[in-house]
Amino acid sequence: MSFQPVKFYQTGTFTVGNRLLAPEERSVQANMRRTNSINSGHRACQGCGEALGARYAIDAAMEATQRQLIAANATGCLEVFSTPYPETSWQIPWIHSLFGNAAAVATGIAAAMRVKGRNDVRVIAQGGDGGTTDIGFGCLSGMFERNDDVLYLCYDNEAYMNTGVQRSSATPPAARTATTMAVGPEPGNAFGQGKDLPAIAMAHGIPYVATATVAELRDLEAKVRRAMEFRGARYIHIFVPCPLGWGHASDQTIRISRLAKETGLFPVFEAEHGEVTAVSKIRRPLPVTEYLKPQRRFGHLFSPELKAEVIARIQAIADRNIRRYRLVDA
Ligand SMILES: Cc1ncc(C[n+]2csc(CCOP(=O)(O)OP(=O)(O)O)c2C)c(N)n1
Ligand code: SF4
Repeated sequence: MSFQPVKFYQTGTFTVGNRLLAPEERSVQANMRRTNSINSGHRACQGCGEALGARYAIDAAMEATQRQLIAANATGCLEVFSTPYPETSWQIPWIHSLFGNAAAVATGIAAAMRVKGRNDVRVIAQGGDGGTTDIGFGCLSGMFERNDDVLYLCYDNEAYMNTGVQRSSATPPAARTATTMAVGPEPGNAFGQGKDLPAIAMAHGIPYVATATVAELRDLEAKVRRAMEFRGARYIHIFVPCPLGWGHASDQTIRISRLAKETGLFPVFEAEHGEVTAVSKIRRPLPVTEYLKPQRRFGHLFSPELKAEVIARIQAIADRNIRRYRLVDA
């Protein structure tokens, strides 16, 4: 039987699949020997960005560490949907910390490994934006300041989803949550509050900081791999839409992630020792309305009447990100 060369279109795109590409070009997920760190059967909602992000990030970390990985997980959706007692989806050594101390627990694990002479075993801490930017912030800042040998992954769905969509300090302005209702003269979350955690992580001067979205999963894998090349404290902030909390269709998770980046609202970049080293450019910036409209949490900006002034303030945030990170080539 004669063999025909594989044509480009048969290999699939770089986004998903691609098992027909040359091995070095394949994503971790396209590798039949991937770990399946978080197995099917968990109870995440359909279209959950956090479940997708965690799967790609942890599988990439497993590959980068020759499967010598331990994860500490803060309380939150990822922990709850993956470990309804007595079941677990995790195929790796995994410990549930408290809501606020995943960074400290991971630091302790890393110290124990060092004492045992197991420098080959690497440690990850992970949690939602509430566990990271609010209650876990002190432990995380300490981990950064001591330069503990831990990679911290924040899955940012911009609110406390596990307990019913309460505001966190990563909730964007104007967003409706259970605690920032779409009522009153300035409905939704306030402007001028909240924390920019990637920038705060950079201000600690730690070896590696990156942001990523679940729209660019190869990029996420590459950043996890890069993070594992460093020793010391590292931080990756992953944008993970939540269909339930944001009020969008479950098949729109990837599109909304892409729009967050393409509008400039979520800058995608890498930084080493406090300096930005790479940014993911935007080819043609889109207006923020493209991002806001498909999400019911911003529905009050469009109905019963258009709130052009509020939308202009959100657009100004995107424009400032584009300038600050030079996201668009002149
Ligand atoms: C000390 C403490 N306070 C409150 C809670 C209740 N609680 C559990 S998870 C959670 C919210 C988690 O939100 P986030 O960290 O953003 O993760 P998500 O569920 O959105 O992924 C809260 C308030 C708790 N477990 N411990
Ligand atoms: S509530 Fe949101 S974060 Fe939690 S499992 Fe559902 S989609 Fe995922």
